[in-house]
Amino acid sequence: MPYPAEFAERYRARGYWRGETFGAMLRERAAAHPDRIAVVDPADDRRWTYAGLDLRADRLAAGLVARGIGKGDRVVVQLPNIAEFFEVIFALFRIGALPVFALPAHRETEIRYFCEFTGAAAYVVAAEHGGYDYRELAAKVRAEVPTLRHVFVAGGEAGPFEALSDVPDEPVELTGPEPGDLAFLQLSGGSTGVPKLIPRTHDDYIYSLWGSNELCGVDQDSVFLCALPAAHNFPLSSPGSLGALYAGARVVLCPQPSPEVAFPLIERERVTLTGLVPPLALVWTEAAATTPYDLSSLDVLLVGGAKFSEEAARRVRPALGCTLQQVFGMAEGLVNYTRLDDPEETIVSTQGRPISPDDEIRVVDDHDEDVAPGGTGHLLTRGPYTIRGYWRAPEHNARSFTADGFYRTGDIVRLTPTGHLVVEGRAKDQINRGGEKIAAEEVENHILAHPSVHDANVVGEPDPYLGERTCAYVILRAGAEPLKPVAVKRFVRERGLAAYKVPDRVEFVDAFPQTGVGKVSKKDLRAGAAAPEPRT
Ligand code: OOB
Repeated sequence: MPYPAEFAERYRARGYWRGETFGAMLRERAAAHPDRIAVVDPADDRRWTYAGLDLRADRLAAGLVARGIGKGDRVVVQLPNIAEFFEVIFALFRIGALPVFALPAHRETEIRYFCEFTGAAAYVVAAEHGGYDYRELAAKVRAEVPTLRHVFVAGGEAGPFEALSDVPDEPVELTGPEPGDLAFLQLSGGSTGVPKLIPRTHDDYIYSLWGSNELCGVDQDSVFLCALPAAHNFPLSSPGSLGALYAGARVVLCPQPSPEVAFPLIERERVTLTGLVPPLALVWTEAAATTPYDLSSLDVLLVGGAKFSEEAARRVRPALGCTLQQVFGMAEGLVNYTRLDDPEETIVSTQGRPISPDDEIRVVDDHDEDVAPGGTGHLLTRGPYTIRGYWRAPEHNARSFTADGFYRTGDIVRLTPTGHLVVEGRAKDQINRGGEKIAAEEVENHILAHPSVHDANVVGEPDPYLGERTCAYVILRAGAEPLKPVAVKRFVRERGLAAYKVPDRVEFVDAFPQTGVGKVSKKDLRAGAAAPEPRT
């Protein structure tokens, strides 16, 4: 679903789309300041300069091309926060092959789907991470997906696959992609049975980077700590690692986001900004009170991915001595930020306003009619870095986009007189578990595959730390062996699903509350109206 020509023209004419590609961007930065540090990987104290990263990307691209990876090919990339992540994605950008950004938490079900649906030619994993062996996962997926010709393993023994470190070769001439071409496929949080893939172009994504940099004060002296999983849209682009690289700044990879790991890195690397989901922001503000580490270099803490409560937001500046910047974004495009010079009241009580003057925002009722100014309704958006459709999903697109190209975000918002958005709720059938998105239908389908289960509904319920956690309400088949909640959780996990999707709580009920027309009322389920008495 390309941008209609008249919009593309406008976005170019107004200077949002600069006609750059990621490959060329890195080349320019490397020429401008070859010896500046681009990426720091504390695991083995690797420090790659811009020239170093540029050369690595060229060499890896050459090796990948020699192995038959070409323009437009899809490559599923599932890497933790290690330096190779950037080597791989910039090599793919140079070729014009499309990274498909999987998360380290994904397991067989998700990865198989990404590989199958995209017809991926290759899959890149780390040997091991967080006690999990990705080579075993790769072996299963490779056996099931015929298009998958290569698995490349970063760090550690490659086992039956090829080590990523064996791939690089003498750089070759590449024609590479055009600025308007797709750069990668990002994952949607989703509200349907399987995740949707989000096609982003070089032009549109690069605009979101420099637009973010301007609003977050990122320049070449900034040091960005990548604490969340590097491939997620928030730490990647808001302003994220790619924003930092665009600015010629430094990215410090944080292997995991706990204060024990992150705080020493902030002190040592003089980190100036980072992004966190609300539960982590809570942990950090508490830990900061007693930490022996010097966090004074930190200027900006971005918090987003899920609603940050006003009460928690108020604690950030006193605890961490930095400016809070709320971010309300989505991998589909639109990103809102509170401005660094907004009044404190605005910073703590809103989720910001759009990056671009050409981000079009509509707040509508259930019939797509605009609500009165200041009223609460569904957020629709269209703009210079918001997609016009998911990748290869025409039926879904007809529902998720209006006829004139607005994306239906599924978020319920209200606009303040200053144009700031306040997120009031969600209309999509999704649970936001501390920033990790779970499509209820996807988990329901897995529970329904259990032979003893007659019906299942998954909803979010309030959690003081995560904001929301998942509860699965399950009706057993008549005469079925009674099940324990833990058996349902294990069943879901063993179907090869990311751990964050396993229901936090399972409750057995005899019936679901219904709406007037006899549909299951998730609203009532959420309100705890799962009637009648649970079975023992
Ligand atoms: C970010 O991206 P996704 O694609 O994982 O999730 C998008 C959804 C939004 O539609 C909204 O439902 C929720 O996550 N969300 C927030 C929020 N930020 C995201 N809900 C309330 N308050 C917020 N501040 O989550 C994402 C992408 C780029 C930057 C930041 C977050």
